[in-house]
Amino acid sequence: MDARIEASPGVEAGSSGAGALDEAAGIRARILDKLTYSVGKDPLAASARDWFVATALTVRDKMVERWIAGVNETKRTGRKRVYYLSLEFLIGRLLLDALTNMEMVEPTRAALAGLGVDLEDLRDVEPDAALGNGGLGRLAACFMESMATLSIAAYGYGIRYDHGLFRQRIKNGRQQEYPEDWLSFGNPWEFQRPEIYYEIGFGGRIEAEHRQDGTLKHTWRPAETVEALAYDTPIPGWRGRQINTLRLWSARSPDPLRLDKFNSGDHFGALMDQVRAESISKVLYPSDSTPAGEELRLRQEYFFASASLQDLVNRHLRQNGDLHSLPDKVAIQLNDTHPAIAITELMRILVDWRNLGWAEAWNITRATFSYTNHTLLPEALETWPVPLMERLLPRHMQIIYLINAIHLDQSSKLPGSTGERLAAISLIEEGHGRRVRMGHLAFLGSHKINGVSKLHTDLMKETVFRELDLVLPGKITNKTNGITFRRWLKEANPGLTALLMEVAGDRLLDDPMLLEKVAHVAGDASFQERYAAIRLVNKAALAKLVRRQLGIDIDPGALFDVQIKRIHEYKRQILNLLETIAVYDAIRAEPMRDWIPRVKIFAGKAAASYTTAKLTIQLANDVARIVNSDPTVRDLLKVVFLPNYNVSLAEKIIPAADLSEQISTAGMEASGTGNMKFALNGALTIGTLDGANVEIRDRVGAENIFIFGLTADEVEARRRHQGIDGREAIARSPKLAEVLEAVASGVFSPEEPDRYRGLADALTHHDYFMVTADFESYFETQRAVFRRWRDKPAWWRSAALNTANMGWFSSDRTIAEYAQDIWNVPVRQPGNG
Ligand code: 26V
Repeated sequence: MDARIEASPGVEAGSSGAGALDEAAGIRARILDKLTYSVGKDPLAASARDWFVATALTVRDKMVERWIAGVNETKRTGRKRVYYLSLEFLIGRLLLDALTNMEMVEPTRAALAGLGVDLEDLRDVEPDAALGNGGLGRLAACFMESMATLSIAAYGYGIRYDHGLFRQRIKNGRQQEYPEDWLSFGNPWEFQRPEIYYEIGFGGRIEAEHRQDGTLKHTWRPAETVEALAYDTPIPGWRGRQINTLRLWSARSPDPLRLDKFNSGDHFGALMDQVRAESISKVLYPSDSTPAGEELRLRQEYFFASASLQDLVNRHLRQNGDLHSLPDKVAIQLNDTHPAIAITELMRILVDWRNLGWAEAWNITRATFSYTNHTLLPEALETWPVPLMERLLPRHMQIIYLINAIHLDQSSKLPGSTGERLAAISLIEEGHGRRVRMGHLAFLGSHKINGVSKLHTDLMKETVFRELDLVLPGKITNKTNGITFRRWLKEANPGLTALLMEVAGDRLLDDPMLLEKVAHVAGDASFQERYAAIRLVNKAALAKLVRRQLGIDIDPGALFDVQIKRIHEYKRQILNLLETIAVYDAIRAEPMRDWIPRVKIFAGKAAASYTTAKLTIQLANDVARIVNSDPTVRDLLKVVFLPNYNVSLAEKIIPAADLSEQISTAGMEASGTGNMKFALNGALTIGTLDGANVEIRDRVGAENIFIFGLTADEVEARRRHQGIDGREAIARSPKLAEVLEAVASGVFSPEEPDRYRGLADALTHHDYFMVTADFESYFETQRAVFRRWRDKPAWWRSAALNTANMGWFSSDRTIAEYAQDIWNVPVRQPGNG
């Protein structure tokens, strides 16, 4: 790589010349200090993990001063704070992230090299903080980084799960789940705050007494109390000017040991309370498709919402004395409905604790909260059985009833009000048992509700929130998702970043719209050559990983066609597999045609209880086994399923991808963010007009993306008029018929021929996700991809134009929009003063 870029002071302050040597020497001394006095190890005896901890503590020290200064500054100026409430933060590793944003990568690399340690080895020993399922949790992590980058005084609130998302292993082609244990060697990034804890109540009864003014004062007497204990992790923004706090709550029992029981010989009974309390923060719920509907999940939601609200209300009261000014000083963003119970918790605090009148309290609440919706899938929308709510959170249930009564009363007076409409907008869903609609509660309790892509927001207005939008118009707004370029460009793909900076300048990560300059050189042969060379290096690295993990050889010269994401029917990994099989059949039929060597790469986890998703994983592995061992195929087609997909694996796969699969049934993927990561790194997208794919097409140009299939409107119309039977589509496609027959008859599962018969039957008769309807279009579009691949200048021009036009998808842009339109807080761009 170009030395001029590496040494450029704008990229990394002080990384050139004598200053850099001094800096490296200083860091080296501090790392040795940490290794000796904090880790307690001798350099000769130190493992990679020991060096990692020593290095992490060194960069953490660097952050602490500015962190504290920032907190004090916020206090002093009294500026508005943003609280991002999320049950998930899918952070991944932090070492390179912290070093990058503190502009310490190169001096630290040099310092470690002087100690005989390779920074790259240290990166790999850090466990992923996998406190999230997928897109929603990763978005929260990108947002935390961008909020710090834009100098917003933001706090993330969540749960410090002992165990994050399960570890996936593939055994005989099938997924097996194992507990994940990210804390087993300690966590050098966090600070426990023993003095910061709150009591969280559950169950019990309500006492009501008359106040002097005649109103009723309610006091909740919980039957059970759990403590929420704070752990803080510093989150540095780009260039480290602002460092924010991610505060995660851990559950514990107020009295860990019942000594009376212990002394009477009941040694296990003595620990019961502790086990029950601690179970709340024991493990992340591993489903992102169907709400578990279990008591433990509701306990998690309330536990974290209550702790966070108590904490932020305390902070506000310390500084401002009363809660009337809350909306001027505080914005609370609800990441999906998971924390929506916080709305009733704030009402309880205002009305029951602080004695505010109902109407006043409600105005404060609505002005403070806003809510982001991340899915329209009916099965993923949270509702809670009324009896469960009544038992676990009796006072909150009362508050919900009162909010609902007032809301229905006001709505019934509007013109056009019907019983049907009132039923649709009620907080209580009647039918199979009465349930509380958390999406509706979040809608009512917020001043703004946002979707995460333009299409998704439009659909919100047409479907789930149609009637509420009629009754309370103007609340719904769009905030198209984004990704942080520090992690997904600079850290994941340093080679490409250096090349792009040559063209767009050193301030690229301060102002991602500078990427547009790359468009001017997209057609240059010399630029394309370097762009392609960087990709090839990334692909060779991935090939090495595949070889190591799976023992499969893949050719870095082949087209890497990648689908990595949670396994879901609506994401249609099956469609991808059917096309893979169709090409496999075609290669065997005409082995001597000029096929394009291609590697199909899959990765992703299935919820443990999601049978069809797990069967999809098994099919991918079965197809891989058959295809990879078929001698007629030679190296023309390879299929790999990489186990245990997580953030760190994504960072390795995405920079090596040529083709990005974003093939959900139109109307079902709220946004997608993987689609943005791939396009930024120059993979071309094959995708439907779904989620943010639509906006990616608008920006990169229709010639530089491969769009296929039914649109959201067409899917809807087809389901309504033709139904979901796949037979007609299958009859019109002999290829598809042949592929389905092969799957159904056990070509890929000879040891159990009927393994996939049910799957093939379901596609034939109940194809809700339109796999059969979209197959031909998808297959033909894949051939268009092949044609572009043959025309290398055209391919690399498209790739470069993808990168060039992705600046808008920076999460800095997304967060600036939230700040302006929803939170009403100013932002400061990182490059400016
Ligand atoms: C739902 C549930 C249900 C209860 C059990 C645990 C659990 C965990 C997560 C979810 C949320 C599913 C919604 C979700 O992840 N949506 C994704 O959000 C991304 C960020 O906005 C977006 O890019 C994806 O398109 C969308 O599927």
